[in-house]
Amino acid sequence: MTSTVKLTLVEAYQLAYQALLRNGFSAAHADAVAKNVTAGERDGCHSHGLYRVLGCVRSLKAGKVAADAESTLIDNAPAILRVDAQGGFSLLAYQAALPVFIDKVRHCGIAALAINHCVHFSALWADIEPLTEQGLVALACTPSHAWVTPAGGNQPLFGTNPIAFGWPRQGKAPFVFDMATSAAARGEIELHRRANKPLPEGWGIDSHGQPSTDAASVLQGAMLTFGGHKGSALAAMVELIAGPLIGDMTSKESLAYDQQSGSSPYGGELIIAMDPERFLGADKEMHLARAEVLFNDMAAQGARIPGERRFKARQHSEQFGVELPLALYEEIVALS
Ligand code: NDP
Ligand code: PYC
Repeated sequence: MTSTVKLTLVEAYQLAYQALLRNGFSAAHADAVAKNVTAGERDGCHSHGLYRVLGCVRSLKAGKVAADAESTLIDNAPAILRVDAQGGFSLLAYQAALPVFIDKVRHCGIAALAINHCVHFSALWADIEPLTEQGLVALACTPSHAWVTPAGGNQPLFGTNPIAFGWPRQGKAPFVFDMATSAAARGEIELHRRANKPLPEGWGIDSHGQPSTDAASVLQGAMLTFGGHKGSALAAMVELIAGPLIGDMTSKESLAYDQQSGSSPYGGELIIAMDPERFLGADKEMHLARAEVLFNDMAAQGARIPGERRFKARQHSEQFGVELPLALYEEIVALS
């Protein structure tokens, strides 16, 4: 059995914050990253929890992320905003852009935000929730590094390219799904390798193109998309709309830029948000109630509503804290 360490959420935050600060991140970036990874750990998203501190520090030591970047906003069009992260993590750039972005969504009914030149290591649901909290419907996606083979191929080309969607619900946690377009996130495979656990079948192939359940072999070989050609098409869409469309890198370009340093992906993120109020006016409540019927019908069949597991984990962690594998805890402590 893996030895673990129990931490309150405050202790988890402090552990991450100190490691990031001592390694040279500005207080503002260390705070944003520490909050994000603590939220991941809290919500039971271990592949995007405190484990990510290791990658953030590795990216900094490799010179692949700016420690103190200050983002700049570019007001492109009535419904299009860009924020240039200037080589820093996406998180602070997003925070800086959010108020202007929300104003644009309310004004136009729909608007898009491009985060450019950002280093991206984080789970997308964290970018969706500030929008659903404002009563907005939202969609986000980002390419990553070329790790995933297109359906029918056998060489890495696409990123793990997550797509997240959020729908606000009155008096309830929002409906949020957030999924890699690969069979699993890369971080999940890395955690299997750290824990010496075999992968489920269908996650990847080795460097000879053979199906493999060995995490190290798949990390050397290629990951597979979820749902065969359907996941592959969605992964290609993410490459396009969060790559060339917003003037930023594809996953292949990001991996080339990485120069085998093992840093987090560098490129862009696209976020689109819609205001139900502007679509529906006085009929909004009636139509949002119809959405509730849909959710109730799903639950009535015993289907799990995406996001539910995460919000339950959140409640549990807020009360009881989180448990970290001892080896990971010690690695993060050693960074401080
Ligand atoms: P999962 O496959 O674990 O989950 C994907 C989604 O499906 C979640 O919304 C989850 O809800 C939901 N879900 C899972 N099981 C069920 C079920 N049985 N019934 C209904 N819904 C279900 O996640 P992934 O491995 O695909 O991705 C993990 C994270 O990795 C994401 O947060 C993603 O943003 C992040 N990521 C980030 C990248 C980046 O470049 N920044 C790249 C790739 C991934 P719930 O959360 O409630 O379990
Ligand atoms: O887990 O695939 C992943 C990932 C890539 C970038 C951040 N997370």
